[in-house]
Amino acid sequence: MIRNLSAEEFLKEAVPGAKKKEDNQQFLQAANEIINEVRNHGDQAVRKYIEKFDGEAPETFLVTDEERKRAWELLDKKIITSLQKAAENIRSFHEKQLNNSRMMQVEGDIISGQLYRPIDRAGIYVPGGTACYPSSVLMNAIPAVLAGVEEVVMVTPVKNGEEIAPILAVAADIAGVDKIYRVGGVQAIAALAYGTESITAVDKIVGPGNAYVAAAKQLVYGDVGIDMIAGPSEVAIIADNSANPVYVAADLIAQAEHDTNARAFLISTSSALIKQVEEELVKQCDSLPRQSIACAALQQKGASVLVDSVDAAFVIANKLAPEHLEIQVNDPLTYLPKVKHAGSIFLGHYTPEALGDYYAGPNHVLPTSGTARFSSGLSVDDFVKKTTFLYYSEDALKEASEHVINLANQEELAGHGRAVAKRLEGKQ
Ligand code: HSO
Ligand code: ZN
Repeated sequence: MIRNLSAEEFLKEAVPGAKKKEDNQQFLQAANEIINEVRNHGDQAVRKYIEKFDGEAPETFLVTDEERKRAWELLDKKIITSLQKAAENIRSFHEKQLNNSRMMQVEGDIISGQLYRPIDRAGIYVPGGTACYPSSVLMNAIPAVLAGVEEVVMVTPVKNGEEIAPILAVAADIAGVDKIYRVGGVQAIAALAYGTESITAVDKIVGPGNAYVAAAKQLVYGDVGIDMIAGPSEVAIIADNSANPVYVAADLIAQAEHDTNARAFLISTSSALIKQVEEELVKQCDSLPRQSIACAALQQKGASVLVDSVDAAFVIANKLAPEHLEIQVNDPLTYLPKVKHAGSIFLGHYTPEALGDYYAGPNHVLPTSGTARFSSGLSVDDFVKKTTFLYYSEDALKEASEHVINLANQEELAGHGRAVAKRLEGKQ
């Protein structure tokens, strides 16, 4: 079901840079037009595009308190408990990411330091349709709330002006989302970036979306912040002969069922394991509700690679810089130092990625397509800015003056030198 590739073949196909970036001109062009319309005509344009893409537009975009309350009554109590438990874990993990403002250097009468300040307003995009994930509401909103963002708003599309899915409303409540708007697509990104009569602009937009939403985020970046442009989800599993083929196959399938472009890779020291996993994939796919998606992904994008040592497996994994890296070997913690680049790591035989996708605490919004080489998963840092500060006394400035003036002169910026010299004129 998955192809067995040599290390060279695998790296050529799967590693970033080996392939050309997907051409998204068509999406950028379409998104640009909608963004301009929303900038110029506000709510009226938002309404127009909702009617074009999602049927009837809702009377008001804002989800009322009554609708949010009703969602709690409509949702199964067991699901509410699961959401609450997951939220607790996510909250307690992300709480530990918080940093304090600090004095970094206090030397005589020189003080420097760094302030941590949250952004004022964050917007979370939540897709509709089959990729509507309440878990993503928790993963995006909880770090924002913890960071101290004043207002967290969420946008999500609905069909024909209907109410939003109760599970999304409840997840939003649990996570601490202040406002929910029933708007999706490019028009929602434009409204969040530039504001309309009924939607106040935000400072940063996070959350996944389709190719049009991704293009829109790319276009508004600079006017507002964005989290990342996410590619298809991916997992690489490093497994030795201690791994259980049933578990390995189950995790590859969990990845593959996301979408037909999802990438599921097995890097193993054991040819017997690769063979058993292959058999398991066929068996387990058989009863999978999203069989056709998973099969397509496994066949087209999936791959296994046989390596002659666990060290060699890590060399490949580091070149891949996968969104998720599973290490299904005995004593997995001892291998942690070998990981250079990965979005999130799942250690041992009993830590499936699914545990992290929903529940355990670390964020599931992670860098894809090799971008873990230079970026990180979503965290409270995404909602915080660092502002440095500095204090010098007159004496301290006197001490530094010669060097500042020397450097200013070298750059032929005499005004800079004078800004120092003027303060010291006539002083010993
Ligand atoms: N694996 C996805 C997250 C997710 N899985 C949401 C299930 N629901 C990207 O990390
Ligand atoms: Zn997942």
